[in-house]
Amino acid sequence: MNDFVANAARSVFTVLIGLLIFLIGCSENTHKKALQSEKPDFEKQNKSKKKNFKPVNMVWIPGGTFNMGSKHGKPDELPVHKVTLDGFWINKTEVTNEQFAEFVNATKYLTLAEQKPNPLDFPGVPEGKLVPGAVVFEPPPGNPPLNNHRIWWTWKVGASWKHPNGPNDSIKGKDDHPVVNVCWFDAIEYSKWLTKKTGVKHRLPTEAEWEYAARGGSNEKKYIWGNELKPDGQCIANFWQGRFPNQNTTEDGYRMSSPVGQFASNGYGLYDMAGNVWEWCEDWYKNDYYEKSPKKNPKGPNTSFDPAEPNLAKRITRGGSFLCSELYCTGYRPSARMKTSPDTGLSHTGFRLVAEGSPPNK
Ligand SMILES: [Ca+2]
Ligand SMILES: [Ca+2]
Repeated sequence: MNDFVANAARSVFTVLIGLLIFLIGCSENTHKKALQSEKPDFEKQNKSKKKNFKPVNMVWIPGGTFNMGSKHGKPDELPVHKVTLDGFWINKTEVTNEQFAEFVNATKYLTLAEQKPNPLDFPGVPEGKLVPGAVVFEPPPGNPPLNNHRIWWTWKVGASWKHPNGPNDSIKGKDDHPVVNVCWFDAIEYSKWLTKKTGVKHRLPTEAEWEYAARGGSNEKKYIWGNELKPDGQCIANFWQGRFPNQNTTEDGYRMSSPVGQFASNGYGLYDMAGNVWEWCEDWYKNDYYEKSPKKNPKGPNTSFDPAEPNLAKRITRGGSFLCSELYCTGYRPSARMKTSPDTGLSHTGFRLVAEGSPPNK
C-alpha cells in the first residue's frame, strides 16, 4: 500500500485520539459528582435493559474454558494456554452492507476511507496527495513471490465500503455481503451506535472471545469443522483455491466475498467464522502476548508490537478471508492471528459484534 497516504491517515488519528483523550480528561471531574449521584439509578436502569435485551441476529455463547492457540500454526499462536471466559452474545454473521447502511443513514457517518485528510494537519503536503481511499487487492500478473504482500495490495483512491474495489465498483445487489473497507475506528463507531440504540453495550469481540466462539465447542481442532481443510473434497467455507494470487479456481463458488451465511454454521450456529472476510477484534496485536496473558477474560495487551513492522501499532483481525489460501496465509484456521493498522480499510476486512446483555431465559 501507499505508505505515504497510510502514514498521513495515521497521523490524523493520532491527533484526533490525543484531542479526544484530552477532552475526556477535561470533562471527567466536572461530571464525576453528577455521575456519583446518578449511579444507583443508572445501574438499575442498565440492569433492566440488559435483562430485557432482545438480540437480533445474535447467538448466546455460554461461558467456559478452552485451549487458545495452536501447536500447528505460526509462532505467535504459541503457547497453547487455557482461557476462561464469561458468556456473551455474538452476531451470527459478519455485519452486512445492509446493516452498515442503516447505521450510515441514521447517523450520516462517513467512514475513514471516505474522509479527505485535513490539509491543516499536513503542512507542506501537496493538496493532491490528500485523498480518501482504501486498500484493495490488485495482484501483478504471473506468479509473484509470496514473501511480500505489498505487491498485491494497492491504495485505491475512491475505494470505500460503497465501492469495495474502487470507484467503478459498487455494492448494488450485495446487501447481504459483509461490509468491507471499514477500519477499526469505523467498527467502533458502529458499535457505539448500536449500544445507544439498544441500551446494551455492543463492542468488538476480544481476540479470546472471537477464537472461543469460532471453535464452536470443538476444542483444539485445526479447522472450525475438524482437522481436514476439505472434508470429502468439499469446500465448506469461502477461501481461495488455486495458486495465489492469480489463479482462483472458485471451487467454493465465490471469487470474492459471498453473501453471509452461505456455508454451514459452526457448533454455536455462527457463520463464516472461517473465511469470507477478516473480522476486527478489540485487542491490540502483540506477537508474544500469549506468554503472559491473563487466564480469565483476557482483553489484549496495552500496547501493540509486530516484529515485522515495529513502528506500526496494529489491532487484531481474525478468521481469514476469500483471499486466504493453503499456500499462503491459512488465516481461516481458528487460531490464526492477523494484525492490521486500525485506520486502514481493506477490501477483505469487515467485522461482527458482541453484546453484553443477560443470557437468554431457559
Ligand atoms: Ca472463494
Ligand atoms: Ca469471516
